[in-house]
Amino acid sequence: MRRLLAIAFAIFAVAATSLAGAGAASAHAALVAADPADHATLAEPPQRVTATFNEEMQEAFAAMTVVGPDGNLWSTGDPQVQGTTVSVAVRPLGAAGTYTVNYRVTSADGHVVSGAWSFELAVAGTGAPGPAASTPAASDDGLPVWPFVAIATVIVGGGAWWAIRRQA
Ligand SMILES: [Cu+2]
Repeated sequence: MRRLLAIAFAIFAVAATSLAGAGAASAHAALVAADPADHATLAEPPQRVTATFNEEMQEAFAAMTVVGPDGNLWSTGDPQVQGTTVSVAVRPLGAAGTYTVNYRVTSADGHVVSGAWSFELAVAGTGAPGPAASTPAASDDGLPVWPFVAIATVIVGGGAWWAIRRQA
């Protein structure tokens, strides 16, 4: 019985350690710079918007849009990921007002970073908008914990069952 307890405890310790590791790894990438800067007032529209993060981003699954004061999409094409920067091209802008940049990117360690910033266009341009922007999807920040708990439970339970079977 002592040996069974020792085995069960060892398995539990391993599972607990991996859970703690999953928690510690959740320090997410963060936005460190935006171009145009957050709350900047621009007389001339930018041709691109760029976000710089504190770690490398994955080229897959990057999303970045620019939504104008009219609720339409003013970004065009796919976002480009280059190391720590993510950018998207912008159409010639239209109405003066607030343009919001929304981003959702995956860092090299697999965590999703999402957020937004905005800038003001002071002088109206002559550009035409793209389609109406859809409501951004609810952000799920990183991985849920429950699969780790479920896996740990299966490991501990399976280990205990195996240990009991061996004892019998
Ligand atoms: Cu992370």
